[in-house]
Amino acid sequence: MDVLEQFLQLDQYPIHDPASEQFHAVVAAAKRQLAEFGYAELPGFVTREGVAALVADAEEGAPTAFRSSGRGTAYLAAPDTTVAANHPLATVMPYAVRAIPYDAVPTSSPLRQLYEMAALTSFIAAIVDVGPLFPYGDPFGALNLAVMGEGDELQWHYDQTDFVVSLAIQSADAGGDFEVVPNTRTADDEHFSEVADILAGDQEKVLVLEMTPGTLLIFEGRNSLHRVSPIRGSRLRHVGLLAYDTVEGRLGSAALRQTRYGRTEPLVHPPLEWSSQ
Ligand SMILES: O=C(O)CCC(=O)C(=O)O
Ligand SMILES: [Fe+2]
Repeated sequence: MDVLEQFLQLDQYPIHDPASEQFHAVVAAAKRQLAEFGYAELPGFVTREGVAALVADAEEGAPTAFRSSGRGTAYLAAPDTTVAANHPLATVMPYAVRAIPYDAVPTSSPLRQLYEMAALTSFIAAIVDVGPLFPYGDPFGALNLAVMGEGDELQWHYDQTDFVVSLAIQSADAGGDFEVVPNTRTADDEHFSEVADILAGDQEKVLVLEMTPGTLLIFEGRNSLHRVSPIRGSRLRHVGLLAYDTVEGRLGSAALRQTRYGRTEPLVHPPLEWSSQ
């Protein structure tokens, strides 16, 4: 209960009391937002004290993040060489990101402690409403601390999972906006011409989600094009990415581990503290 009481705004988000009226009200409002826009924002989920602790922790861990960069498509697949160069399937955009995988996040980290709270998993499950949820089984992908600094960015893309939960910890001085165009495709229509316009810079339908530190965001990224705009300035952008699955113990691929985290073998035990660099 320690982390809960200090770090979470339990009056507003009583995740420990699923029978309460407030729990039902918050879950119902988030479900409505998710159904309409493909995302649900829970501002002030973490208290100011909680945010301060998460920032100190993220700043300490940041130097250990693995940086990957290159050029990627919106579909996270190799560019299609059989279509026109300006077709979305052939369009590559630069990305540069840094991530710390779950297995390297120390047991002392408040981010790890929040992620491991069963009450939080149940709360997310009540909102997403696809049956029981489990923390994602992959020792790398289950929880990430995403660190982005000057010049880093993440290109327009669709996620390969149904949803992700992100916790805003610290914003950059400028840039680093989470930009979304809700429902750009459906399961049976890619809407390539609209997607091509967005990739070419059409801002008309782009929403910028606030991501004020302390906000918990539940985001369905499979059919909504989104990106993180280039970071400007020396302050790092920190976001916790919390992954869940409807199946227990499912793993990610070795190839993904290698590109995103620079290794494929998980640590046997989580560290107790961040290692001094
Ligand atoms: O850093 C973020 O806010 C979201 C990143 C994202 O879209 C992803 O990791 O797929
Ligand atoms: Fe994404």
